[in-house]
Amino acid sequence: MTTHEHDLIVVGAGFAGLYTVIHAARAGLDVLGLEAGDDVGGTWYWNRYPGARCDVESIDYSYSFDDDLQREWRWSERYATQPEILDYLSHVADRFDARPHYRFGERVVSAAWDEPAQLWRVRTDSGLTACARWLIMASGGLSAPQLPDIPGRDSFAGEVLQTSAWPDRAVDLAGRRVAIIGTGSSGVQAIPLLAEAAAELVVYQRSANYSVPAFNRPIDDEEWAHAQDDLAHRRELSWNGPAGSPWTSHPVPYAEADEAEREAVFEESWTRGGVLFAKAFAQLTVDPVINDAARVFFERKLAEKVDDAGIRALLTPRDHAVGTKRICTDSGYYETYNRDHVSLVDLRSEPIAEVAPAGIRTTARMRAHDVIVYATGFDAMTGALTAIDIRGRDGRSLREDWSGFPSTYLGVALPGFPNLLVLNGPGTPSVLSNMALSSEQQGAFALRLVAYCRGTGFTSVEARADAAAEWTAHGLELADRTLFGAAPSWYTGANIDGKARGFLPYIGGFKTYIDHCEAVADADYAGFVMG
Ligand code: N01
Repeated sequence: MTTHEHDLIVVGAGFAGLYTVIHAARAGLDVLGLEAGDDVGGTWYWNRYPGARCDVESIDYSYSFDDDLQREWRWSERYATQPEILDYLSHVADRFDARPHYRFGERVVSAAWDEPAQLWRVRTDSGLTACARWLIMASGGLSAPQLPDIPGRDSFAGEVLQTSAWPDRAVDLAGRRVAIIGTGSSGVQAIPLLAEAAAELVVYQRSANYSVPAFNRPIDDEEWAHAQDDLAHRRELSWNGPAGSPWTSHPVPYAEADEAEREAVFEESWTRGGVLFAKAFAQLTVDPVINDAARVFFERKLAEKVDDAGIRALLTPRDHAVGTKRICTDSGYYETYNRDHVSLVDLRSEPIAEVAPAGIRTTARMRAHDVIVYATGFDAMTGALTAIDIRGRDGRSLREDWSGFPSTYLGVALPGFPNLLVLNGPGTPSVLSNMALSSEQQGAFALRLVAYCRGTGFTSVEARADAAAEWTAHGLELADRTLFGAAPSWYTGANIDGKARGFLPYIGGFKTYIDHCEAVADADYAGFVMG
């Protein structure tokens, strides 16, 4: 039996995959979507931990492609919770009839380019096989969870939970002694709610992070009406801004502002909430003087929140400049440490020696737990792709190519891998920008390229190696001018043992990146080879 030949296979049903499937179908393509989860949602399908919400405002973190959609979907809070975002994506899937194109519960395990047939042949973990001329990977930048390799990890007799694979059921923590490992965005969001529910919470922290309160609130009707009136303007600012959101830095450079103005600017950007604090002044993540002023401001705020000086010292970030690891966006995080039943273990002074059946043993002592929560992050930006055996021209392996630093053209195309397009991959602004708009831009760019090839009769397209090398070097060079490279973050691969180091996302700005993409497309895809 011959396998049905699709025009396009899209892997993933998060923001990027869903957008691409909807628009491919609208363009008349025969599109197959493959998704490991049992439904749409991507990151919002898996990360169901208590407290999970987006750190980009809901009104911005939503699709812009359909005006009726963006006006009819009424967000209830400034920062949407995971269930609300999942409902939204489910609504989008129904509204634009995306689900019939998808096969859910299908995790792609291999994809190989068949040169004579000019097709990608894809296989999933259930044994499903499919083929298409085009393969678009919308498999997510933070979708390959990593669990630490701690001796005895699997010997724990209690319940093990993971923020990135939280069960889709109520988890009753009442009366239980809970441990959590990891204090990145996921841990910081979960900790106040875990403390609320548990009899005892022990937080195992390796590195302190900067966290800024979300100042979350319900959106009342008056605010919603105002936001609607301002929506077109807000979207315009977002599309033309450096990070895909309407917020920009204070117009006066730090050096030209006096002390009172600096204080007012830090205070205002603090109360904007969360990650926006890093935008207080332009150059905050470039100039150590500005960054240090932000650090001093932060430490003053921290002192107002945490009563115990010893705990406060442990919660003070020491290993990176403000904003060079993603600032966490919290609701009551630091205040949680004032509660009697919450304690903090500093893994720098007492590392974990082993997980035992009864709990966690550090080099200093044993602590008994009923539940261990892992909030230990992801093999970011490359992990979802290297988990799949992807073979390009002449059997070339993506996994082997990416055992070094990944070379991509515009973050989307890889030399040696014809007709494979990666959305929000290394070399795109993606995780440094609003992922909703970034996903639209990426999906649209990929589909425009597909349409171009179909219109001109080309059956394959591939990035030139020199174009990819140049783009990748350009991205690294831009990052080198900032303070980001010195931080041991997932942006640089530093959180994964043995991973090639280098700044993975494109840091030149969202709008600048879009301009690069447009210029390439307008120049008949300069830097690509068509065949
Ligand atoms: O992951 P992380 P995350 N022993 O990598 C620790 C987005 N996001 O899931 O810093 C002990 O940031 C690790 O310690 P260290 C957002 O972009 C957004 O929290 O490596 N600890 C760190 O504390 C975010 O940046 C939202 O020393 C270990 C933690 O685990 C990204 O996702 C919400 C360890 C991992 O932190 C990732 O966030 C959630 C070990 N062996 C996520 N290994 C919002 O929108 C790791 N750790 C708000």
